Amino acid sequence: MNTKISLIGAPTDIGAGSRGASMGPEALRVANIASVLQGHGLEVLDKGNLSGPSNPWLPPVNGYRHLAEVTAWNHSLHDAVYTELQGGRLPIVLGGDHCLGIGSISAVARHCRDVGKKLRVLWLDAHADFNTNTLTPSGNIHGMPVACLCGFGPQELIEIGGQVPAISPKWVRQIGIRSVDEGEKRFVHEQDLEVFDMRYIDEMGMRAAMELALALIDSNTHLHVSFDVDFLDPDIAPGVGTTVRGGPTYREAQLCMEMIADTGRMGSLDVFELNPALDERNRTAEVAVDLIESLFGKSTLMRK
Ligand code: NNH
Ligand code: MN
Ligand code: MN
Ligand code: MN
Repeated sequence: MNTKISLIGAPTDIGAGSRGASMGPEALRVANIASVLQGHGLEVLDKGNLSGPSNPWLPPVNGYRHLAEVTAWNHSLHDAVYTELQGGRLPIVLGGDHCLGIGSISAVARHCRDVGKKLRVLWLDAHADFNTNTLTPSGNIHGMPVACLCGFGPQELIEIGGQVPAISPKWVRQIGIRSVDEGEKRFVHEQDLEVFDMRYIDEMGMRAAMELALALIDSNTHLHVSFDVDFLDPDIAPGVGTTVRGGPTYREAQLCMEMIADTGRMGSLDVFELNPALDERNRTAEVAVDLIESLFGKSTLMRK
């Protein structure tokens, strides 16, 4: 795995339904993300925070809230992530809400085209984030990034990485899903997204889910992990805007991260939707950092 890490803060809640994810980057720094990773022998460069438009908190227009502002933030994130990948580094995006997955993953997809790598996207989330402006119940663009990346969305968001669509639904594996809107559900089936929902994890276990989600990854695969903190059960992660009960426990989440680490193929990571305004003494940020540590091989020693 690449040991040169770049932290990129994207302090905005522009695509979310509640305010506060804009404070996520600082909460992750306060939870010592940099020194924890340095403790594993990784070189960590904190690139600081991006800047962008403030949140005007307006109602949706044509089914989108804050489309212009979401576009500006995603352009700036795309450029930052792409620069780090070109420099041979592993970007960790500190969000920010999940609308930023558009900029981050479109940059990763572009990089994969440059270097001729296959891309696999692991989407760890309670939600499928596969809404469009006609399907969305809220207009919040953090419910739309997977659809936008697959080419279903407004021109300005689907073309950020240069090529439309940025990715194919075939490259995506979703884990932990337990809240999908009615129309969104139909669209997920129509596009044949591979979803390991909580029912699957209940019946088959996290190990079986992850074995399938990580199947066929080889030395020429770039693995991108998009970690929406609401993936986790609210008992261990209350600090998110949209809690959904019945998520992975601490141990299930650890196993998920450990199995990703074992592939040695993770080339980029997003940490989105952490909302310190809804947290309790930063404990959700601490759990997130703990799990990120496992993504970088926290428990590897014990298995050698
Ligand atoms: N599906 C809902 C919507 O589109 C909620 C999305 N919220 C998320 N997604 N946190 O991960 O409005
Ligand atoms: Mn641009
Ligand atoms: Mn999400
Ligand atoms: Mn979510």
